[in-house]
Amino acid sequence: MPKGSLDYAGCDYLSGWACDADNYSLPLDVHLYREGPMDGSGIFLSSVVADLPGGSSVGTACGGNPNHAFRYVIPEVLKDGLSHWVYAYAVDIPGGINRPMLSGSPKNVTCPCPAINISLIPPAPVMEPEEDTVLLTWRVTNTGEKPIRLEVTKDCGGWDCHFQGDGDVLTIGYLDLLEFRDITLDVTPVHADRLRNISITITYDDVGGLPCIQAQSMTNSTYVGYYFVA
Ligand SMILES: [Ca+2]
Repeated sequence: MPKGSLDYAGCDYLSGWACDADNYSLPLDVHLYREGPMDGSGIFLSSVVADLPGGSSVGTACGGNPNHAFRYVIPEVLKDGLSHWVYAYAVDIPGGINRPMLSGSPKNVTCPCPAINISLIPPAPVMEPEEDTVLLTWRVTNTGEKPIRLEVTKDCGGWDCHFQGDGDVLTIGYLDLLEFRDITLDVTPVHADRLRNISITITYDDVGGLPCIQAQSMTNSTYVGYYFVA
């Protein structure tokens, strides 16, 4: 029969070891379930191979071969601020029919939602000759810990303006980690109006990840002024 242990469950990874006295030279598969046991309410999480160096204590337990440790990086499905139980089972060799639960299993993990965050580089204020249009470009970068979805609205203080290649609302479907996008507003002045505060508001949300939805928004503005041409 296999033996082993689920030694550690943190928000970074799960780890432990497993081996089978029938053949200490072969690595075992370890099956991971969440929320309940394998033969019950558990949801299959992953199968990992226990073939990493495990140190002298694993070697002692596994006939002198220490290469029976496993490590499993905590997936997003467990990072939602809620309590989860993780169960670990070693798969018997040969045949895999017996799957005893590892000692130390189950273990509880409660991990925070990934941060969602953006950085926004605004355009500088501009002064333009009357009747010229002006392009204003903000650069938004995903600086959080997971992909986000963005929607951008604008306020041009009564002047005519539109997003380049789009209308009044710009939807940026998906921005990966550290990916950036340039958001350009095409602004047209109203004759005789001299100065306007031009702003965009970015509302951003995580992709998937219930119940980690944490919509946030950020507004950033700059000034556009026009002078009369003599
Ligand atoms: Ca066996």
